[in-house]
Amino acid sequence: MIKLCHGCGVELQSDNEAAIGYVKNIQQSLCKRCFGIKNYNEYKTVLKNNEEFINILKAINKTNDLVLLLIDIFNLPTNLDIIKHHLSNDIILIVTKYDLLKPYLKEQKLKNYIKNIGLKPLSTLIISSYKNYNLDLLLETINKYKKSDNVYVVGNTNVGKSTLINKIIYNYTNSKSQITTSQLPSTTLANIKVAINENLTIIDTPGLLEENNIIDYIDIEKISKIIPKSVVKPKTFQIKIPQTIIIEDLAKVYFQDANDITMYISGELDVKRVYKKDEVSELTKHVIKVPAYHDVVIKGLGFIKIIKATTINVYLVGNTDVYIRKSLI
Ligand SMILES: Nc1nc2c(ncn2[C@@H]2O[C@H](COP(=O)(O)OP(=O)(O)OP(=O)(O)O)[C@@H](O)[C@H]2O)c(=O)[nH]1
Ligand SMILES: [Mg+2]
Repeated sequence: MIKLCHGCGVELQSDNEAAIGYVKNIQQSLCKRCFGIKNYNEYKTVLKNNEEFINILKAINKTNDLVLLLIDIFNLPTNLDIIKHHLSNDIILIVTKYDLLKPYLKEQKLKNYIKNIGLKPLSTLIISSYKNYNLDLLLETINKYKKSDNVYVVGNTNVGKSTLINKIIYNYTNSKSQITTSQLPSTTLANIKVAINENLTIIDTPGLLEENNIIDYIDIEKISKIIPKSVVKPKTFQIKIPQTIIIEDLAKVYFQDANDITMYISGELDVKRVYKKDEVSELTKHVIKVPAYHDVVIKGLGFIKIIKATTINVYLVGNTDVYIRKSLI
């Protein structure tokens, strides 16, 4: 009989220690990789490709099951083209990790902000799994709209799908079982079915990999530092003369004229400013034209709200993406 890892969903095997799903003893329920992540914070990268993700979407699309589509508050607006293309199921849209920006951003404002995302969800919810925020409402909403016993949880890697399901298991069942979660991409490797009650089975899925996220270009210790764990305190700067803002060895932003800016990045990162133009060869230069009241988003790192229209030079590690959007806050 095939046994699946309770942590990441892959088939367990005891033949090849270097391959995924390895267990010494086939009676164990957690593979070696999940055991390492859970007990020692040891993460082993597994290369995934998005074809697998698309095949999972196609399989979900053949059912009439409800889908919870999760997007990360720190990564708005998320590109949902692949999901929109392959999925026609009923959707509840869920913005995760609200705890990070809750003091500065009203729920209704956030809902309005994501209205034009190009989906017609049955309902939109803003949640925090860490703070148990709106999880009762989520369960009510699932029960209201589900057409069958199965409900899928879908979204990009790292949006917090498994963390949410763990909270649902903890809050609404007697089970002690927990899915493996981590700060790194591709933690969940295959679908994981979790029975919540007789009429509800929630199915976790592996996340869609995102390209050009800053975490692709930095080491594990740095990743731990850049991922905010609690509310992100804004850092405001008045720029009076040409200045460069430096975020460790990850990013530099050069302003050539006066402006007011507010940065929303992890509080564990050192930020300093220097009163000169700082040309850097090892980082990649981007020249960004910013309209008034827009955010400059550095994918995976955070965002900078800029008040006055300007053109800035942004220098970033690797091929990290940078883009502008209307101010979120
Ligand atoms: N601040 C905050 N962080 C969260 C929350 N939920 C999840 N996270 C963090 O987000 C990261 C990713 O969480 P996972 O649950 O593993 O994400 P996932 O969507 O299952 O990722 P994959 O399995 O790789 O697709 C972890 O570092 C979590 O601790 C939340 O409510 N608030
Ligand atoms: Mg997961």
